Amino acid sequence: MRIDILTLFPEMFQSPFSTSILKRAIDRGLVSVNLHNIRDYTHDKHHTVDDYPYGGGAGMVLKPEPIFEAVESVKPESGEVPIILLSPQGRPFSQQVAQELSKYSRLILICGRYEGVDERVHSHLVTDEISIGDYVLSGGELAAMVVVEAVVRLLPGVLGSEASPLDDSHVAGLLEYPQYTRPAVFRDWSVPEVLLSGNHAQIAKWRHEQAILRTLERRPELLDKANLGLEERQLVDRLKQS
Ligand code: JD8
Repeated sequence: MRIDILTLFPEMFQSPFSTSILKRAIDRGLVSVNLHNIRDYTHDKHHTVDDYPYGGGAGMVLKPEPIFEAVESVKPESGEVPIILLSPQGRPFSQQVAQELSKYSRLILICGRYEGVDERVHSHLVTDEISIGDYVLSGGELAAMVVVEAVVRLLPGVLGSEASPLDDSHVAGLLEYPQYTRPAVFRDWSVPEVLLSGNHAQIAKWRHEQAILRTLERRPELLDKANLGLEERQLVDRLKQS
């Protein structure tokens, strides 16, 4: 997959993209990430990217011309390439949206700043608008990093054989069970006996129950959509009683 990112702050992407899974995926050629500074697509002496809002009001708005030119310079002649604007008005990002985006061979992400981008970018350039959540960020860059990380780990070969993206909690529809490592006793707090028992069937059962219990306690709305069998539904009902 090739990902092009348009931003006024390409330096922001350096550490997340040069660390861990993302770095490995890039190094192994499973994904390429190309950063483009929107300022490089201006033509005036002062490299102006923003201007005052028509109608007045606080702050500045990103001008349409450099954003259109930047997209047109990276977009291929043919092929369906989503042109995604990160924006508080976008559709909510989710694991399902990440899966959908992971099927494309290319993505173009546009990061706004200031009060946002000229509406003609939304209406005549962008094909998809995504928000990573209902809180206020200062620009689209951190949102773009979230989208890239969630999408890239779904690409074939990116995760090692030990981890499968299908096991992740938001895929299974349940929160994950509690994890423990050594020591078996830390400051008087013991690891649950069952995990030390070596009984793999019991361990699997305990973990699954913990996942359901946790989901019921913390994110009950996830249980409505989770793919549970009859026995699991009965367990949920019993847990709800107690
Ligand atoms: C892009 C500018 C800031 C937006 C005034 C300060 C996404 N989940 C999300 N929260 N916020 C953003 C986001 C915020 C942005 C821009 C994305 C460009 N801002 C502006 C309008 C109101 N603030 C986001 N994805």
